Amino acid sequence: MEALKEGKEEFPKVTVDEAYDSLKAMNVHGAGRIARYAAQALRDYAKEAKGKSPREYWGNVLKAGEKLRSARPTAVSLPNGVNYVLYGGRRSFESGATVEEVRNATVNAANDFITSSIDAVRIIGEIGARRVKNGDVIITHCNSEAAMSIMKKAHDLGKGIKVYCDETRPKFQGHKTAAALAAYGIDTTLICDSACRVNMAHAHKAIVGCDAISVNGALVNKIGTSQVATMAHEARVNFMVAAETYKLDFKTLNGELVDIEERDYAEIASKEWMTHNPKVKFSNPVFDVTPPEYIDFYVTEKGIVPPAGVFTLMKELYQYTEGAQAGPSTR
Ligand code: RUB
Repeated sequence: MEALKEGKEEFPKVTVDEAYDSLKAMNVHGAGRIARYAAQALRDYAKEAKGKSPREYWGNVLKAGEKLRSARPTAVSLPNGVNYVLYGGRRSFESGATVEEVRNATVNAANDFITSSIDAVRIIGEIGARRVKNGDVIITHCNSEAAMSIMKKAHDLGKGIKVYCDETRPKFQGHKTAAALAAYGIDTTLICDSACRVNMAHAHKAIVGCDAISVNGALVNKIGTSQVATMAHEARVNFMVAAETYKLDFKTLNGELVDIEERDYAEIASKEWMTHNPKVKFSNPVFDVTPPEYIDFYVTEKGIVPPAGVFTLMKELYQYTEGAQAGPSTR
């Protein structure tokens, strides 16, 4: 793992409030990216936060973490990333350290999370690409850097893949994926979501990303993912999920469900259309749940994990200390 070079950041420096607003507005999106963005914002806050005593300083950092954690409800990478940073600081705070020591511990934990997250995406690419065969036609949904890491690596290995990208309404993240893959030199076709089944007929694999993994092996990802999985299942096409282990949702161990984010209806119809059709109701859930039986396997930085192996993986990674959940595990 190459240490994070501060100053060569993925994101511009922002305040905690700005980061919260950006996350809410989806200016930064994708589960891995939002986790790293929040970790960076929390780190930068922790660097400059004031406190006359370690308790006062730590209270301020905790409040900032709480705010960032609440920006989006579904991608568990966000609370897991923030918790990882806070855990680093809290261990130091609870050991009776000075303000400066707590500050350093928090900053180090954030850098550790960010570096490990970037590393995890690369490792997933390497592991996942081994499962891609020469000439595979792949369908993908939304915009996942972990899923793209697999496709890019397969391309690097000269596997001559072709990728069909669902446009992914309502926010059209599929356009971003198609642009990035085509720019990388991959044979890429953009399709509308309703053309997925037609194209599944000549696909060999569906590869998608992940916002959360539940203890029973179910996948939570961008709305429409479960339709892709159903079509893949029907067509006997391999359905692979690229997921860093900080996407494991540990609260599901206690039987809690993953919150599904419902966003502004203006994402699916214009204000004008709504005004002209006052009797129409709207619903805009932006994630859905794919049952484990439609998933062949998860590609994590720890290796390939079938849905039935998720519980064991959670048990292995879970540290029974509140707030220590799910740091990236590339070490
Ligand atoms: C993005 C989305 C992505 C996952 C995984 O949703 O569903 O498939 O977040 O992405 P949104 P990654 O655009 O609402 O954030 O692999 O980059 O973490």
